[in-house]
Amino acid sequence: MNIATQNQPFFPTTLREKFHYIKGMGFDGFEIDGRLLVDHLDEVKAAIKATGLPVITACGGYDGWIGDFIEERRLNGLQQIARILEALSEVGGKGIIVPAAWGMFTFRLPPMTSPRSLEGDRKAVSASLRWLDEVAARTGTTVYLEPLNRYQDHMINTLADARRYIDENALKHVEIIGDFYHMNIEEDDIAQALHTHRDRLGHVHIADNHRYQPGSGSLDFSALFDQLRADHYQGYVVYECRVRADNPAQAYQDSLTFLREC
Ligand code: LER
Ligand code: MN
Repeated sequence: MNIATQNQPFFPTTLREKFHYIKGMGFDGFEIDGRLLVDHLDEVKAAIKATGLPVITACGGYDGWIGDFIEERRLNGLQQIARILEALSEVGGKGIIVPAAWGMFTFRLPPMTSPRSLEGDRKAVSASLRWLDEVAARTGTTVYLEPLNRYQDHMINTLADARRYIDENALKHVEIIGDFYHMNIEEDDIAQALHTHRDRLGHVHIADNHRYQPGSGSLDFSALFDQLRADHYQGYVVYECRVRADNPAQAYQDSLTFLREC
């Protein structure tokens, strides 16, 4: 399995040292913050060259969601995502992870009434994805659409929700990213959902059931990795988790060792 990681607070801060450290831990790639990539493009290129560690994808680092309630912010987000996709194409990255929105609204907490209709949500997210589909085509990249759990977003919660956007809009450069943490909350059966949507699944985020490091909770990573392998999944699985341990660096390393045996 190709295993990559996002940044962690205990990683070194300079880019060159960060890339060395991640490579030294045994990861196959880095999922970078979009703003860090755009603002330090030359430095990122130099770090890739010096270490051989590839930048796989970008996540975050833009202002305004593709499903933002505020149109000005939605359009601003699109411009910034386009810039990140251009930068990714310069470093050989595959694409960017985008949820419909993160932390903007949830039906599960007060006020529980959305300022926009569900139809309005669909129009906004579809318009954004159709626009980004063209940017992705032009830059040779992919937009990975991420379902989040119901407490973080109200628009796309399951892999099936994401698939509907892709199919209904006939998007050619948008794929699904499955995040085990969100899937554990929203899907009836994580392995079954991975299997059902295997033809659209391009990326995976991993954490254990409580969003701490893989291996520290109750998810069955062996079974889930077996499912991905059985479905000939060719993408990356990327650590997106907090670390709960007295020695976070050692716990992270132990977690990766554990996953390599799954
Ligand atoms: C947020 O919970 C998350 O999973 C990120 O990947 C947002 O894109
Ligand atoms: Mn995620």
